Amino acid sequence: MNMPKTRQLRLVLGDQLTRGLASLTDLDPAQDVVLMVEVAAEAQYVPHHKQKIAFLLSAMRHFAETLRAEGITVDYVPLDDPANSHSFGGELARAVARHAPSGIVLTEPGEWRVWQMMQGWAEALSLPVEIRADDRFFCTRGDFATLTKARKTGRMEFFYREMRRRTGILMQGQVPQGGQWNFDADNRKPLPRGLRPPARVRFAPDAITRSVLDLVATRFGHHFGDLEPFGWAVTRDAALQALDHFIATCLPRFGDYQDAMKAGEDFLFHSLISPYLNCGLLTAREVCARAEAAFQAGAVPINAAEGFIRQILGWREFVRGIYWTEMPAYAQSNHLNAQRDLPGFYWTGDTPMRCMAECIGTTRRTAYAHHIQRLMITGNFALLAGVAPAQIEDWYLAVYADAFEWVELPNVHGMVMHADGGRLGSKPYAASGAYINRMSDYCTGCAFDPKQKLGARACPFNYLYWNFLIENEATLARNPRMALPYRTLAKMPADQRQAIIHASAQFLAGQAGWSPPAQLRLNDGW
Ligand code: FAD
Ligand code: DLZ
Ligand code: SF4
Repeated sequence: MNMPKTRQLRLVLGDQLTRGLASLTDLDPAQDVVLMVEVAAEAQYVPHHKQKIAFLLSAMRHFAETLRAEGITVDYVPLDDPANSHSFGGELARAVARHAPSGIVLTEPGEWRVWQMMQGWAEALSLPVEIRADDRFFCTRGDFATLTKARKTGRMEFFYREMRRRTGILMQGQVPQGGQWNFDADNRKPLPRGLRPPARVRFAPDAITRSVLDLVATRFGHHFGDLEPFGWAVTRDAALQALDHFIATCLPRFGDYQDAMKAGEDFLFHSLISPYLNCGLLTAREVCARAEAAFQAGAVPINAAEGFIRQILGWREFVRGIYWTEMPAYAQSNHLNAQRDLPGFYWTGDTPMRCMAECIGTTRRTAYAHHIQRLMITGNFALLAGVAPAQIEDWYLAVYADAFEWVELPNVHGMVMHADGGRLGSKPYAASGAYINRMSDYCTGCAFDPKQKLGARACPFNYLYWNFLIENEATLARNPRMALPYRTLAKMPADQRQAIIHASAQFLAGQAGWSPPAQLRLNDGW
């Protein structure tokens, strides 16, 4: 005789919107209940961009509908439910009281703080809680730990090669397609004049999204960023459309212009799929498979296919592995002892530095900025200015639609701020105005001149760059990859060094309530 099965509660979080999720694959629609909860705690642990909240809540509501259409029972707690306790733990406890399940089945969460919460649930609820590995990644947490023991995760490049071998992606047997592993050197062209990137597919809000937009406007109107126009995909079908459009129209040029920046062009040839990947509407496997198929069909060159796949199979998996092997200590380190406050203009965009104003403006309007804007403009400035890592991390976690700590933290703490002492990258990505001038058109029309090193019109990135090297000489001068700039610094006359220190101190002191004309006068005569 078959024993009657007992009911299980399957909690699905906002970044787990994948039908093939580990905790949904063996679900029994006749017995089990899927629980999804909208809770204010998740919207407020940093002041998330309004579009990010709307995107996730609308995607959650649409996902619940697709499960219901399959005949699955979904217990969905909306944000405006008067009985909502507004925390994961509180809502789980209320749902246990409603459904009296025999156990709870979960997939491991993306963030350490939620993982910590989950550790207490079995005891608090007196129920078995099964937490399954998140197999939507190519490399599970366990796999990465094993690779770390085998010394294959010291640098992204070696980890990436191992992942290429394991998956067979862009491989001919043991040999990489195109004859080399990495076409990074072919990913650095500035955008030529006259080349206009294609318009992107955006999706008009349906009735579900409209009601979420109203809710977000009412509850989180004071958060950072513009709520509308809102054009993100909130269903798997729409996310697949966006992916197909990217592969057909942008991927062929993605490789060439991956590092380019242009004022007024928010998206260039980037995919804009990170929010969909991170919340589960798309999977990393299918995205890489489509990019590889486009290459095999001769529709995209190898530098584009490899450059794109490297970001997902390489960087995305690598940073997640670092996060889970190094947390919680990872977030606490401050290798360069950076202590300054984040300037207020990060939240307002009100600065005469045109590159910063452009990138922050894009971020406000779209909840998006592409990688080089995040790394070499807003990130580079925070590094050079010596902003306290926790402050700049909170900013990045709040302002992007794709921001979840497992991917944000290693990128900001490690790649940008070098606060991890080099676990993620062997040297800081510090750059002066010359780099920004070469890779973008931001400097045209800026109040500052990227060619001037000191004086009223000098680009702040120039003196801040040298000031950064001076401030961190004891820590960075022995790094072989920093040898070249430190040799130049060693030859710098003492009065020039002093002028750089002075200019930087004046500039940074003026940031909280900065008025550009006063600042320009202050710098006169240097
Ligand atoms: P594309 O340029 O089209 O790249 C394709 C995909 O590759 C992305 O969708 C993303 O999934 C992946 N990818 C690319 N670079 C990285 C990377 N460095 N780390 C991990 N995945 C990568 N990405 C996030 O998803 N969430 C974040 O919170 C986040 N914060 C960042 C903060 C800083 C300071 C920096 C420098 C990078 C950050 N990134 C983050 C990585 C990267 O900037 C974004 O993934 C990318 O800009 C998303 O846009 P896209 O989908 O158009 O990417
Ligand atoms: C980011 C976010 C927001 C704004 N709101 C919710 C929510 O109401 N309910 C939910 O399940 N998830 C939300 N999320 C995503 C979670 O923060 C995310 O699932 C955890 O950080 C674990 O990675
Ligand atoms: Fe940015 Fe300096 Fe160029 Fe102005 S001159 S846009 S501050 S790099």
